[in-house]
Amino acid sequence: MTQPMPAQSNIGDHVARRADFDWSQAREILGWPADQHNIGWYCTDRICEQGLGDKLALIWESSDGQTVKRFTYDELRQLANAYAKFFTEDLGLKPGDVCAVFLERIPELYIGILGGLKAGIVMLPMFSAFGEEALAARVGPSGAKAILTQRKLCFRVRKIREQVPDLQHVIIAEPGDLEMQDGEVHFDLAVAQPLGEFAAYPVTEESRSLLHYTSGTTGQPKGAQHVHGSLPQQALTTLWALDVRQDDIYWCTADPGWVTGVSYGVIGPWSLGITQLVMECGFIVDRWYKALQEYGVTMWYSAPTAIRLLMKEGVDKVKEYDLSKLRHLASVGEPLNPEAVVWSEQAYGIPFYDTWWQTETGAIQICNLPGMEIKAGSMGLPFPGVTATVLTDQFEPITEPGVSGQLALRPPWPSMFREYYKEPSKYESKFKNGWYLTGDRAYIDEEGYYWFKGRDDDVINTGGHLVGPFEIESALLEHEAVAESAAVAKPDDEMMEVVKAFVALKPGFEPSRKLEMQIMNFIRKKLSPLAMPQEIEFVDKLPKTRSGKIMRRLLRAKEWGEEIGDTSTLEDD
Ligand code: 6R9
Repeated sequence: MTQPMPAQSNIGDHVARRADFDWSQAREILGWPADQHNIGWYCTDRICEQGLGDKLALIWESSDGQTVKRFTYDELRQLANAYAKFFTEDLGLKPGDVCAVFLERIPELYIGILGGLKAGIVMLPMFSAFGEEALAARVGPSGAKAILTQRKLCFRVRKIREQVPDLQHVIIAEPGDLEMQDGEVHFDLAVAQPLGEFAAYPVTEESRSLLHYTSGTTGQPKGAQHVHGSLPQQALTTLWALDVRQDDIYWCTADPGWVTGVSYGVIGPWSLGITQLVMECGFIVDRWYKALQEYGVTMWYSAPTAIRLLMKEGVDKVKEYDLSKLRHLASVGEPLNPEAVVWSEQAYGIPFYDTWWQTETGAIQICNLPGMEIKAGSMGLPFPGVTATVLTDQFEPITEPGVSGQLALRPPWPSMFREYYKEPSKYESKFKNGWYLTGDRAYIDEEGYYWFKGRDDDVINTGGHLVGPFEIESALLEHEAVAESAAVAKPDDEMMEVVKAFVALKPGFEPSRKLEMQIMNFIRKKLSPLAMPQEIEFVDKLPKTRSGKIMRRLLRAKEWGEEIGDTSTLEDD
């Protein structure tokens, strides 16, 4: 399928760009000062200094659809200043301190993050769906001194207070008549006094900015530490891959609890002075189409799970709305099925452009750029300045086209994570022979296009969200009936994968549908709805290696109808 070159894509001739671009040119291309690195400053003050203070930065629609709030860049700037002052002067937070963010998609979430960044505070965004255990597993190790939350969610924070002794301040938005406890304080946009000036903290490129927890196969989630120097890559990928224009209405559907919702739902668009839409509600087909129509969305960045749900509603549904303003569509988070690309051309007249990246990479690495020939089902080509390859099991680059290996990137790049917070050996294990190992498997075709094959580890990708089996298994073990368990991915039409748990019960407990439901709910509350197993299979015992490790691979292969492969290390083969 060949895409005609759009009249004026930002990147222009992507082949020429790729040939002569390296990251040292990024700041100059963006027209940025050499001595200012603060992300919060770029997203507010700089835009206002360019005379765009009156331009809309944010259009926000409440979950019930009844309230729409609009913020100009100058309002964004002054409210972010108010947050920055509150964090530093009122609470005494210092640059480098960590502030967790546990909010639904309300304006305080976005403005609070900017305010924190301006003050040099490290922001740790989390999903509002997290239960106590998921919360404690991130807030605790991060050493967060403060947490931004809201009335609805603060009860979960109260439950973990004793487990997280570093946490001194619980900042509650919209507390209403809530009786405040020790260490709790009210701050939200209703009490924030817009503040004309707040001198952005003079961070360096290596100053810590955001901490995003992400799941691996073993252990609790790891904190991927990002720095302010990530910004040029986030901005340039927004400009060239997402192809944003000054008059765009941009909508990134991701929640900032996920790296996409920060890199491309806060930093990318606002550092370029773009107007963006935030919908507090999650996926509701009519609300989404209505939003696209009413706000005149022109650039839409979403995810395959949502696209599959839209496909299910059919082209007729699309015809009920005027979506003629849409100019460019992009997707991230999971493999974008070729059918979804073809369908989107039929439904919206333009294809979704796939982009590939990770929490650790901080920004887009491999993608389909405007003007490129799109091969439906391929992730595209490395972004200019990115060197990628696929590696053999001995970590040597594979030169033959079509042969799968582990997808790897050549470090460094600006938006690369700098550590797994306080876990240096885990960080080191991600690099071999001068390559960063992504944990994904892929192959490269004759024309250099990358094709995703699957994960190289046991991490479960459910609707674009990564869930670590270890976190689920640990939580399962806390249930009184569970002796041992294994969590694996099971195929699913909509979510691509869902969690399935194999559970061996303690003596005295009998498998039943009631117990299955009870355990599912237990996990939903402790971790989140996404981590909740959609199915529990009760087994007498789990397959293990001779060294006692549970063979998730075997259980997973069964679910996917795959060859089981080498079982020579199995305990009782
Ligand atoms: C941004 C983000 C990263 C993992 C990644 C891969 C999967 C992301 C993809 C994709 C196929 C794509 N993934 N984009 N798989 N095609 N276009 O998703 O970060 O939550 O860390 O997930 O998601 O497995 O390694 P993160």
